[in-house]
Order: sequence, then C-alpha cells, then structure tokens
Amino acid sequence: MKTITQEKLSKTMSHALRHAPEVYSLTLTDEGFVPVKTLAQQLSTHFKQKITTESILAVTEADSKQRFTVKGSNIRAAQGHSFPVRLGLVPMTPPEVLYHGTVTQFVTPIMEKGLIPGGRQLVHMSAEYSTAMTVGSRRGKPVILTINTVAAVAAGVEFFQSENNVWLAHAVPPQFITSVNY
Ligand code: HQG
Repeated sequence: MKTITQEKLSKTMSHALRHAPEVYSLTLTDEGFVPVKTLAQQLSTHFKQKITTESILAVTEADSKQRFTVKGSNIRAAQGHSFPVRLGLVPMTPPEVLYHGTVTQFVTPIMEKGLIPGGRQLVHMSAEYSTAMTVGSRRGKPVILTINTVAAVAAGVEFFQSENNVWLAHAVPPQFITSVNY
C-alpha cells in the first residue's frame, strides 16, 4: 500500500476544507469547521487506508503556513476558501505596504480592474515580499505588486488578517496597486 505523505494529506485536507467538502461527504459548519474525527474517517474512506486523527493533527502542526486551525475537537482551513464561510474576520489596519505575487499575463487585467478574488472568496496578500515571490512562482515567473494600503484604507477598502496571518481583502482597486518588477 502506498503511504500517504504529509504533503499529500495536507493538500487533500485543503481541498476538503477549502474547496470541495462534498467530495469527501463532509458537511462543514457555517464557520468552516468539521470534527477532526469525522475528517479522519472520511479521508480514510477516500484513501482506502486508515488516516488517524493524530496524523491530521501532525500535519496541522507541521504545516509551514499554518493552513489549518484546530479549535477544541474541530478543524478548519484558516483561509483560501472558494465557498462562503464565516471566518469571523474583522477589518484591521495593515502594514503600509502589502505585496501580492502574480505572473506577467495577469498584470494588465489587474492594472485595469484591480485585484479580484478569482475562484476564492478573498484576495490574498502578504506583509513579506518573499512570500509574494513564492505565491507568484507557483504560476511562472513571478511579478510582485505592491498595495498602498494607507490610500486604500482612506478610500474605504477593508483589510483582514486570517488566523495564519495572511492579509485578505474583498478586492483592491487598481489605483492603489503598483508593480515592482514588471
Ligand atoms: C490573479 C496559495 C486577472 C491573482 C498561495 C492570482 C496563496 C487576477 C489569481 C494563496 C486579477 C488568483 C492565494 C484580475 C487577481 N485579473 N487575474 N483582475 N486579480 N488575479 O490561487 O493569490 O498553498 O486564488 O494574481 O500561496 O495566487 O494554497 O490566489 O494569480 O497564499 O495555502 O488571479 O493560495 O496558498 O489565484 O494564492 P489564487 P493567489 P496555499
């Protein structure tokens, strides 16, 4: 039997908790939670081998981006959902500059329409340039955009911070965006 690596398990947990719980016969709460035990059961069925609650908790602890939040006996994805979920996000004052990593072909549409959240509920940004480089590199040669949050906040754009410190917004209009390395 092929062992399920931590990375494979993490990716499948993200898929289940952020994008397609129904594929795993999971029903999440409005806040995006499911019992860890139920997740373990359903992933065991999915992989046709025993996935323990301990292995799920190990992935959660080891995850470099802390993608999952455990609260009591329940677990959820901290951000990145493609379906509506009540994360309890409250508007917060971000650092003066946030970064968004993307790729060349998206720059023109972003400079026209601003950042819009594609398949996810919210646009993702980071306080660190290096994180934005990593995010952009997933799709090709990265282009880093900087967000002038001071002007954006003054104009009424709300920024939120997820449990794992990712900066989020519903959208960012183009007048607050400049590209660093395009
Ligand atoms: C682009 C991963 C055209 C945007 C990452 C991005 C991150 C536009 C793509 C997290 C646009 C959306 C999120 C516009 C934005 N026209 N394209 N107006 N506005 N875009 O995957 O930020 O490993 O939903 O630049 O590391 O790439 O899964 O967002 O390229 O933290 O935990 O539309 O997902 O984290 O793509 O990545 P995504 P993202 P995980």
